[in-house]
Amino acid sequence: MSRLPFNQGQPAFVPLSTYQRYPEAEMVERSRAFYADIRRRKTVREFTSQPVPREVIENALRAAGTAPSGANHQPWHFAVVSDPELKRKIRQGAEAEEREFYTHRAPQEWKDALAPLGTDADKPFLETAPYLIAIFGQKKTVLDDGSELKNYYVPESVSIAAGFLIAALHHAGLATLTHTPSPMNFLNQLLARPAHEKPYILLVAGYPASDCMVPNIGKKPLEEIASFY
Ligand code: IYR
Repeated sequence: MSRLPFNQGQPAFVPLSTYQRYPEAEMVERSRAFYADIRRRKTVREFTSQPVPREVIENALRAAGTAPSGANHQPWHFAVVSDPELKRKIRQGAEAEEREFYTHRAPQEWKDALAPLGTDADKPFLETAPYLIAIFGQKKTVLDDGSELKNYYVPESVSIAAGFLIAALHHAGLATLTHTPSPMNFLNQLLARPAHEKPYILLVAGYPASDCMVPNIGKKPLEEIASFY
C-alpha cells in the first residue's frame, strides 16, 4: 500500500529551498572530506553481535528513502530484521542457496574471481550481525484504493537507494556487507513480501568484529574509472 500520489491538493511546484551553494574553496574541501570518509568504507564479513541503536538504522533508511527514483515512485521496501529466530531462518535459506552456488551453479571462472574475497557457503554473520536489511524493488505500486501504478527504472532506483543506505550507515559508524544469495526469493516467503517485490540485496549491518580481517584489495584510480571530454 502506498500514499502515492502524495501531493494532491498541494501546489505542483515549489521554490527550491533546500539547496545549499558553497564558495568554491569550501566545495573543494567538502568533496575532499567526503572522499576521505567514504574511502574508509570496506565490506565486512565478520560482525559482533553488539546491538546497534534502532534510531541509527531508522535514520539511515530515511536517508535511503530520499534517493531519486523513476517518476519518484520510490519503488523500494526495506525489511529490517533483528529477530534472532528470523535471522536463523534467513541464514538457513541463504546457506542452502550458497551451497548450491559454490558446489554446482558457479562456473570455475566465477569462483576464481571470488577467490580474493575468501567467501564460501557459510554465512554465520547472518545470525551474528544485529541487523539484516532485505532491500526489495517493487515492480508496481499498489495505492490505498487498490489501484496500481507501474514503476519505472526499478533496478536503477533501488540500487541508488541502496548506495545512499550504505553511505549513511558508514557515515553513522556502522559496517555493512552487500550480501546477494541467489536466487533470493526465499526472502519473500520468510518476510511475507508480495510477489511483485523482488529482493535485490540482503544488507548486513553492525559493528565489525574486533579482529575483523578484510581482503587486501584496492579501488581503481580516477584515471581508470573516468574520462573527461
Ligand atoms: N553470493 C555468494 C557469492 C558472491 C558473489 C559475488 I559477484 C561477490 O562479490 C561475493 C560473493 C556469496 O555471498 O558468497
